[in-house]
Amino acid sequence: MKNKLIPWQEKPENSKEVLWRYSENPIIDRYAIPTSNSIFNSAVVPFKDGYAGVFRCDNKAVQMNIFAGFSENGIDWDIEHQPISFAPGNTQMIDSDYKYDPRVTFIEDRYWITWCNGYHGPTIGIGYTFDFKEFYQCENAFLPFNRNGVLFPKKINGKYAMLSRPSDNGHTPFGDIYISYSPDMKYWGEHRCVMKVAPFEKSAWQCTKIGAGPVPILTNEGWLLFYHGVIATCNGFRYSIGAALLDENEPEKVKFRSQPYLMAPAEIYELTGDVPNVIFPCASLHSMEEDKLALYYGAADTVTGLAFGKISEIIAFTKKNSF
Ligand code: BMA
Repeated sequence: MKNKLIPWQEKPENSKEVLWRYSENPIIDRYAIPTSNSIFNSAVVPFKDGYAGVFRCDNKAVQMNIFAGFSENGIDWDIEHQPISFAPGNTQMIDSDYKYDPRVTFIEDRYWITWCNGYHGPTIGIGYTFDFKEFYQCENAFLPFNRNGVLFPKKINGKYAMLSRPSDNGHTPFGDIYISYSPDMKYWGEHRCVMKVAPFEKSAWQCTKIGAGPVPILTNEGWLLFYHGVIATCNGFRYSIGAALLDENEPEKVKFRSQPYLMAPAEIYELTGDVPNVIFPCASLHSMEEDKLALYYGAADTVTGLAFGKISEIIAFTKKNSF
């Protein structure tokens, strides 16, 4: 990103965390648009002089859909009141029973959006836009069931690359991260396993399922990937945030992976809500020159929060605490 100030707040003096929360969290209230029951697990990107985003707004019938939004500072958001309407992109088949958990990234000439698309159960939907006004939907990437489809922000060895997490049609009690490649954003193959859940006795917060979070960031230590890790407790799933470093040219190779989490549900808006004990990152903004990162995450499947970190500290933490 060039010459644009990303949202930022210095680390509190008494904090030893590598990721610290914005003091004014949550930044997006559950009722921020007239129809919404909850606004969370959403994605933002730099756009023109400010930022644009694709937001998961579940309505009061608890139907899941995605909405465009705009912001000057990345913190205060105007979210449209109508969901995104897609025209046919590389196919006429744009069926969609629901849309949720979007990610957005700019590749070459356009903004690509991936989301969890309802097509006989969840799978990975793909779309694109040039201007966040007109949107085009492409073929689903995979067969159902799949979730957490996350594109890399550039081609790798001449192909588009996407992380995903094959799943079931319910609240999947398993889940590992895979990578797939495509020459054209339509046909996906060369599926490889990237990362599996951790053994319970080694790192229990990520022992039930894991899934890619925001679009990976290219650093001088490889791709920095934030991911969510889940433990099944006696009261249900608990979602925390970890980090991994993947090889730049062969991202199926994991170089480092954090044994402790970087952030876990702890604040009241993360511990209570429609689904307690969930923090779920879907986007980040960063400035390499300033060594700053702003991480956007859904809190308790209800509201949207923001956390900050220094990229160098996150990398050092991940390398030092790898397993
Ligand atoms: C997953 C998805 C996410 C959600 C999480 C916790 O299966 O539905 O959108 O945040 O469960 O409920």
